[in-house]
Amino acid sequence: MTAKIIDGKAIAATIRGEIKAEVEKMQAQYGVVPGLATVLVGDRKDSQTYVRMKKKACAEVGIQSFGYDLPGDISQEELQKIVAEINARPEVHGILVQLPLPAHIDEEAILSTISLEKDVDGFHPLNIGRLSMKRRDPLFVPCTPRGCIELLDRTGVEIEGKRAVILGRSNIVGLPVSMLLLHRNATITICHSRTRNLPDVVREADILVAAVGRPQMVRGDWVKPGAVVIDVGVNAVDDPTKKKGYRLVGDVHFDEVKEVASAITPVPGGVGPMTIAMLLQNTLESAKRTVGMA
Ligand code: NAP
Ligand code: L37
Repeated sequence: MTAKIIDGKAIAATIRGEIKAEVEKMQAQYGVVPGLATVLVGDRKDSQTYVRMKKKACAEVGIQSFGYDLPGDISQEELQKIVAEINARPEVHGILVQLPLPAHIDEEAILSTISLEKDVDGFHPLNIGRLSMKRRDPLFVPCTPRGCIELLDRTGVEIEGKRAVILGRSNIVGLPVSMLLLHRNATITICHSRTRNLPDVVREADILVAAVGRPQMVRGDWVKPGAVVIDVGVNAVDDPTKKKGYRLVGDVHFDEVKEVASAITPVPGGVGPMTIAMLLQNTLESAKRTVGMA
């Protein structure tokens, strides 16, 4: 069997189209356009790329973006002060602090400073807490996890009652995506670096979400025939045949696993574009709440 390729790039483009129409409606009815502030600290190349892509996507759908590019040696106090200033700007409906922050910064303190109503990344400790509890709706769901669920929904994959195995337990992907799958009534198993017999555990999955940051770790014989595979990993591996000298691969060995799975996301072109589409969606929803359109 050769798997259906879940085209995240195309699905994300459809979602951006839906968002653009909503933004135009808001502007016509309320004279307001959604605004997103992006906070980038330091000069990590990957973060710079992602923030640039996020700003470009904002422009495409008519969301205003406000870029804050800050030096890597900024102090905790200064960064907190800037976030507080952004909180107070009425034209900003969402604040994205691109992670990871430099090691000397207390990440939780920064994320806690973001106003709950503007926490479009969903990383405020209170939003994470609500996400983890039954029937306590968070104001925002983190973008990458929400993108994974959206891909499953828009592909017509049933979640309820399925065995979902999540590889990774990070705050930004593994843990929140596990909570979302649990709320959708999957039976979940969360794996990490101390999990024993990993291939055997992975083989139980009807739905596999891989978010470990290990290039092509999941092999074809780890996957149950017919499973649905969502590959969150974005890893650069050396490739002298490419102009840039590298190429991007997922945490899943795509060529092997596509012969076993029933559906699989590619890297690039899978979860990545959805992460950005969900950020736009969260920003739109925040602006809708502000004007009373939600
Ligand atoms: P992370 O914070 O480094 O977490 C990795 C997780 O994987 C940890 O829970 C770790 O276990 C586990 N792990 C690492 N090696 C393992 C192994 N050999 N066996 C089993 N588990 C292992 O990474 P992250 O931020 O979640 O990101 C994961 C991947 O997703 C990266 O490739 C990243 O670039 C990508 N990503 C993509 C998007 C997107 O939009 N597509 C967004 C965010 C991240 P321990 O907890 O035991 O250490
Ligand atoms: N919301 N996302 C949010 N907040 C953060 O703090 N770190 C972080 C975060 N992560 C993030 O933005 N990741 C991410 C990863 C991949 C893409 C976008 C965002 C993406 O679009 N990837 C493309 C390939 C991009 C490239 O060519 O470099 C893809 O198709 O996978």
